Amino acid sequence: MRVSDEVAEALAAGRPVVALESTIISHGLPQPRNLQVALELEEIVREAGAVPATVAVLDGVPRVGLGKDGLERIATEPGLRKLGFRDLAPAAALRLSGATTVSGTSFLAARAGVRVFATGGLGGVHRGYTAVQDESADIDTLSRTRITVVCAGVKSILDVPATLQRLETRQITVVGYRTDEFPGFYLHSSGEPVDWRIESPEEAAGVMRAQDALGGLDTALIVANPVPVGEQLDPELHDRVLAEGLRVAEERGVAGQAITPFLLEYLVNATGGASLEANLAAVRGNTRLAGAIAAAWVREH
Ligand code: PSU
Ligand code: MN
Repeated sequence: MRVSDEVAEALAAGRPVVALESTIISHGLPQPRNLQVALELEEIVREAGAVPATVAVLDGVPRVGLGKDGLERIATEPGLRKLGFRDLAPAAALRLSGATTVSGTSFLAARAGVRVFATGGLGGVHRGYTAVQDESADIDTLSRTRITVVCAGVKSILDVPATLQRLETRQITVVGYRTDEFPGFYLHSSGEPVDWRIESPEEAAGVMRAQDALGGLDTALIVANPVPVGEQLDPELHDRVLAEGLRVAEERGVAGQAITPFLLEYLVNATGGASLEANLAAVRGNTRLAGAIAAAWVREH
């Protein structure tokens, strides 16, 4: 694993660092907007006073902290793989490049000593689980990785109640950020309740400290931060277009790793780009909050 000089120096000096994933750049957002977004997210982290550490695998080397060249490769290289934790070893052995999912990113970031991570929406239990048993590896990795993930809940293309149930079973702590309702990714609310609520980055850092003090299982903390109501996707449009997308995916037999990118892209096209704006608003807000939490964490622990 190669940690960039800037990230290594920040970690050694006890300065705040925020990990960012790369699958959202390579597989979750359309080109050429994805490169702008990758650069913008790093800038948001810097504005919050923290150092960005985008994670990916380049030519078989897991990287924590990409330079501009690395970000460009992630955003533009054709045929880039999508790498969860289990894919890291073969990618390394075969010297392949790939973008890391929440699963792959969490693992590498935590190994490097980065405690806070921002993304859009987590993976989880897919609709139709009883037929295909598709549950994202994100959940398994977060159940055994001490990292704080700031996200707008789980992707709304999923079975959200089932995913919340799995998060409970796998002992993954979930707190709502200034909300009692679990966020709905493109939507402000999923309509599901969330058991715990925090009001500030300092409270998030307090939960992290308590996790460490308790010891035991190395589980994650999910800070669920809703997209503002004014920036969400119109809920009616969302429901209609998602139902369509799920139908098309089934007709075409899209499954496995391909289903999430397929549905996200379907929504972007079918909403005339409105879902992309909501997705970006969510990711930006999460990145800003992650920067503040990382800063509170280094101040207080
Ligand atoms: N959040 C987004 N867009 C994305 C993802 C998250 O706003 O594309 C990615 C993350 O990398 C997450 C992955 O880990 O989707 C989940 O994929 P799967 O359902 O195949 O596990
Ligand atoms: Mn899957």
